[in-house]
Amino acid sequence: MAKLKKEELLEMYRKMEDIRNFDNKVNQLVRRGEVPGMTHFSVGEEAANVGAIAGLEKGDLITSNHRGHGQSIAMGIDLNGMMAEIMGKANGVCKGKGGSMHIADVDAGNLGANGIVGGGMGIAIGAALTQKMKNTGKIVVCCFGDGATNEGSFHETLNMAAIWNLPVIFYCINNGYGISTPISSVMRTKHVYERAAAYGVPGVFIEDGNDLLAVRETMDKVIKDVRAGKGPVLVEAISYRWYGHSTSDPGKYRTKEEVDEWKKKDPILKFRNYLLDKKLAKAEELDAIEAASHKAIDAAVEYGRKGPEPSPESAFEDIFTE
Ligand SMILES: Cc1ncc(C[n+]2csc(CCOP(=O)(O)OP(=O)(O)O)c2C)c(N)n1
Ligand SMILES: [Mg+2]
Repeated sequence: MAKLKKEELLEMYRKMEDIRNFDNKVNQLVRRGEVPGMTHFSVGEEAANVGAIAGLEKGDLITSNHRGHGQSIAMGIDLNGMMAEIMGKANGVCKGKGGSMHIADVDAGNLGANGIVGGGMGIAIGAALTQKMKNTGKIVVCCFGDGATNEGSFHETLNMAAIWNLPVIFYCINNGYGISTPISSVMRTKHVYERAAAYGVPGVFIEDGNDLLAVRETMDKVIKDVRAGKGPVLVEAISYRWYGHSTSDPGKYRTKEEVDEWKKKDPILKFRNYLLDKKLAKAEELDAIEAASHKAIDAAVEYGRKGPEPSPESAFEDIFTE
């Protein structure tokens, strides 16, 4: 990987901090009854999100799934608008009508989170076909979880992307579970990336998806190949969600020991220690980034609280295009 500048390293650190602090704050708001609907957190998967997206260019696109907060933040969404959206307020990025599971931010390249498992895949290859036909030089990253790789849409869209040689990366964050179902109990191959062979596309494995620079380095190479017109790639990054599947999950199917073991593999701490060991940043600089992140998120909560509820009439707006 080309040597990253200090600003780039710190920017990735900031985004990981924002993802963690944002979701921890949303968790508190859910408990206070300030968030309507269900919410899924990206805590624990910060490196897998930021490392995959940080190497994209302006104009590149992503699709996301129900666990999309990390990807939205990695793409550079405005935190105020995102928090207001999750709180169901009219000053949210989707005017309060999407909520946590349907955040889209087209200007920043995020074509949308999706409550339907596998639902982003058709959108991703459609967007990739557009890039190819219009010769834009831009690519699409289709983000999903291990559970989604048992959906028909995964197999259909991977096949279609392969035969049309589309500029799309199928990016799977394998956190070991689809709700309470261990992926090992519903898939006979050991790894998700092996499934690529069935469609004649490369499968790439990121064994430690909590290692930000490992994710970045691998994804930068894949991005380069896909942009060069070599066709789709399936990438699997291993990570873990620290919290329950959603805010309504007590998580009885995992042992405390398993969760604690993964907390020891904290992706943010890992990157922080790397920056300090290599003398690429000082502890005070990283502490300042963390403090600024908390401040920005507190401000986002205030922005959301001040926002009006969407009006009943707005339910009929933005449905059809002129
Ligand atoms: C088509 C469809 N089937 C089932 C569900 C219910 N559901 C929501 S999330 C989920 C598990 C998804 O697991 P995975 O893709 O691994 O993502 P993770 O939650 O682990 O990030 C399921 C079964 C759904 N939303 N859509
Ligand atoms: Mg999963």
